[in-house]
Amino acid sequence: MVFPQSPPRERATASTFAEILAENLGHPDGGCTFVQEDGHEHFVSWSELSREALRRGRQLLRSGLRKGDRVALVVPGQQEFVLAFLGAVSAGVVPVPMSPPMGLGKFEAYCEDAVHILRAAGARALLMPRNLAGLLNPLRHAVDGMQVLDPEELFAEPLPGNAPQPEEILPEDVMFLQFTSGSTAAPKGVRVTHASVLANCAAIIGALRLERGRDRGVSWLPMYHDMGLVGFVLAPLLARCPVTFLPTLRFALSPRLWLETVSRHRATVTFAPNFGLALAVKHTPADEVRRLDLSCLRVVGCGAEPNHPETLRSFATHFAAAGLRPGTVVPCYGMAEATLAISFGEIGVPLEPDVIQKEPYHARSLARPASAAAEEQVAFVPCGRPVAGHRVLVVDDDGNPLPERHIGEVVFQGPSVAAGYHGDAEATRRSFTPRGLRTGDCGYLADGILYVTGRKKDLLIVNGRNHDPQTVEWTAAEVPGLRKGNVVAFTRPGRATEEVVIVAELRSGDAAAVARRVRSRIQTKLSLPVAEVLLVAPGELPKTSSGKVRRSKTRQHYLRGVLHRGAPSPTS
Ligand code: 1ZZ
Repeated sequence: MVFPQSPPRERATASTFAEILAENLGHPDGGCTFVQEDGHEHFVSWSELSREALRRGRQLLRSGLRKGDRVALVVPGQQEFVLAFLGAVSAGVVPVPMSPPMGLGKFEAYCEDAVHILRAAGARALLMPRNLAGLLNPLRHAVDGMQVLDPEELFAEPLPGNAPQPEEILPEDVMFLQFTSGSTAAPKGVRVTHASVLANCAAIIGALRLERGRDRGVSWLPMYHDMGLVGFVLAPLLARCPVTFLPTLRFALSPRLWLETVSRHRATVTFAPNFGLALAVKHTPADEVRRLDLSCLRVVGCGAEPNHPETLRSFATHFAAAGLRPGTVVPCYGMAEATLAISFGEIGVPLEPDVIQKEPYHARSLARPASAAAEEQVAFVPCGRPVAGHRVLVVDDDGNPLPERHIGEVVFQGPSVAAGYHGDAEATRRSFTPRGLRTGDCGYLADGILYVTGRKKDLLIVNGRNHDPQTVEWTAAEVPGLRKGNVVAFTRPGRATEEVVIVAELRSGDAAAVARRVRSRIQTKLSLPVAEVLLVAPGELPKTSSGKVRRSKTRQHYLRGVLHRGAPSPTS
């Protein structure tokens, strides 16, 4: 059965995710597989998943939580996370997914963000496993009256017959708070409703033509991020398409495990940000590629950060030897405020970056197709067409729609748009307008296809010309000793105009020589003067929990003079 662009037929009556869980109780066939930290796999059927989630929901109510209360989840185990998340949803309690601490190096910054999230969410409870409770002691007193719950204790208890029953849940109720990744500002809690989740999941199922019985997913994406949560937990639950979950940490330690899992489970759909594709290429040598069979894949979705044309191309060619078919890499674009997906490229059509003339792009925000003779060009990967039942516009600073090939702010309209930011009426008014969601991203439309050129707030404006930071960062990262994803470009006030600063993690080589090469490369390739190249130690750049660089935070650290200059690590 092929799902149409609205919820599948047998779901026609479900208007909340709580109802979907109740419906799935009757489906012991199919389910998901959780790969454990030690590599063992554990299968859980749809009906087991629902039964256990409903039981856990009532345990949460028994602990004193009520409909609408927020419960923060710092739960690293994927199976435990899914059950706690769905449990809260089934009871009308609002889960707030949070990342677990990543590494001790950034522990202080982690606690600062985590305390901010707990306060902004007004969390009534924090659910975290016993083995993290000591380390995360600083979070205990973030919010007055917040209970700290131990899942092992709470969920192990038998459910007494008189445990409270959930109240009625409505489509417009908030289903969960998705904290934004905080790449340009402090994280804000997006109020994602049951209705917006159902609309977006149905749109994803339609756009990817997910078919029950044919499609299966593999995901290593973190579940506290919208792409891992909505894309691989909620949409598959609605479609009842099986998914195998690989722990994010296992992927990070050994990126080749991703496609090895795809090959073994005969997965048809998997997604990753651009950096995930680059890591898979780098860590899967040719002899291992030949041992894989990726002919099962229909879609390798790529989104969540700007897509580099060369990364996508090299992924497609590198894994062609494993049977990866042309047109399988599908770029996509979305954001938490849109619940998740905004647009997808076309499945089965090999990628064609849009090559435009450099001068009108920088000087007049125009995306004029480059002629073969034009010397200076810029290329953007298409983000595809908006999902069915939704619209994308590109507007100027006053909100007026712009014609095709004019760069402006991307606006998204339709039922997937979330209900605003929790506890922040002012930010909600600015972004969630009656004319649609102002995404804060710059882009243009050409033949109805969307091209995203970068975050509006991150734009480098030098001598009246616009430069997107990622092109500057990618160009700098071509210098040996630096790595893509570990370079940040921003501007600082200069005497006559803003000046470009580049901060990059130095992996190897002589700092002074690397800095000189970066400066001259940006100057020759982009004709952009660079005021300073600051090379810092590996791990020094602030990142979001989903791995995006935090340009504004890096800039703040730079201006406060708190970045440590780097010497290359001895192992690099
Ligand atoms: P977030 C079955 N951005 O990143 C699985 N994409 O949300 C379906 N910039 O709120 C999965 N080019 O963290 C469907 N292509 O950040 C997945 O990230 C659809 O600046 C993609 O404002 C979902 C991505 C979700 C996500 C949002 C910000 C955006 C934009 C940037 C995302 C991008 C991209 C350039 C892209």
